Amino acid sequence: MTQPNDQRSQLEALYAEMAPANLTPLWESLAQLVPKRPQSPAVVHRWSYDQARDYLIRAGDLISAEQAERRVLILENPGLQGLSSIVPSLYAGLQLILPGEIAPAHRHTQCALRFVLEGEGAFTALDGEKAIMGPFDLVLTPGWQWHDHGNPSDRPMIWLDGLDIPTVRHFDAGFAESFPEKTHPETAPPGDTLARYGRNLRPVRGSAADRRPAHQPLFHYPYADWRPALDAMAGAATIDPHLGHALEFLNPADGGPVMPTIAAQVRLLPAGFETRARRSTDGTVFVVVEGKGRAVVEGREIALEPRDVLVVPSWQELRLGAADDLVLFSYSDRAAQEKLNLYREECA
Ligand code: GTQ
Repeated sequence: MTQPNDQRSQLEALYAEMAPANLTPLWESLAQLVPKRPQSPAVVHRWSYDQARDYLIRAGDLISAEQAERRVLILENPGLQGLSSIVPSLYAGLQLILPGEIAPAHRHTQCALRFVLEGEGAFTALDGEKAIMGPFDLVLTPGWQWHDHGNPSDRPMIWLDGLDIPTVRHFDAGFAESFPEKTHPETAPPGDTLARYGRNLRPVRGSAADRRPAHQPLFHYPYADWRPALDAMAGAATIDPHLGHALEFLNPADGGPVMPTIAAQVRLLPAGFETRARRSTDGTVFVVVEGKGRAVVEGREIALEPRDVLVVPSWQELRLGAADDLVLFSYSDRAAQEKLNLYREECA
């Protein structure tokens, strides 16, 4: 809009006068407030696992899990400084539990997922039931369920935490409590829930049926289960040109995404496969499980190595290429966006 100088200066004077009354003119910011398409402040970024791991292990020498409550290095998007966010709606961190340590029991309204990157035999206990974790297992801690972590093994355990912290902050709906003891008393043997709800079964009635929340019973999705499923799919299905062979983790209670705000997937791209370009409104966090490859985001190429973490913001065009068989885990806020009728994607 071209404006005569005197109009501009009179407007500026008016804005200055109204500012103390906490009033601002919409017409100066309408295009940003109601953008033609998403213009994420987040940027594409890759964290090298080896580099992040070094810092995390050094932190392990300086502060205990118990003292820290959660010993975690936040993966903060360079475009979202100070916000502890990897995309505007989601958080990511790398958590370390050393042999013998306990991260004390607490609960909060934020939903969390853990994706194991290193170690074997540590656990997350959910409402007093341990999920014994191994590499590339997915473990959930849905909102307001008690959880503590412990590592009885003799090696460090490192996993990626994915939480909806910024979403809950956005809604001003954060609550948290500490459990009165370090760990929640055991309520069931390890693997009890997985044995039932993980096999398309559920207890019909009685204490076994009442123990887990009906809307969110399952919380452990082991690598040993999901990895063969990807291979079976790759052996039998035509490959999706934009995704590769992709599977979503489901909540067995409703057949929907794993948690109300977060959806999680794994995918396999056979060696030599290149996806066609695709963009979606759910900025996505990827973890490389196996293989090497590359991501091309809006024309910028990024090399991918095992256990690297890559974030691709909303509406940025992504192509993925596999040098070897490339297996990726990913999570995003698609679960929330679909409920709000916001989710869109565009495939080339
Ligand atoms: O393990 O409960 O990375 O509460 C951030 C907040 C992990 C956890 C995080 C948390 C946790």
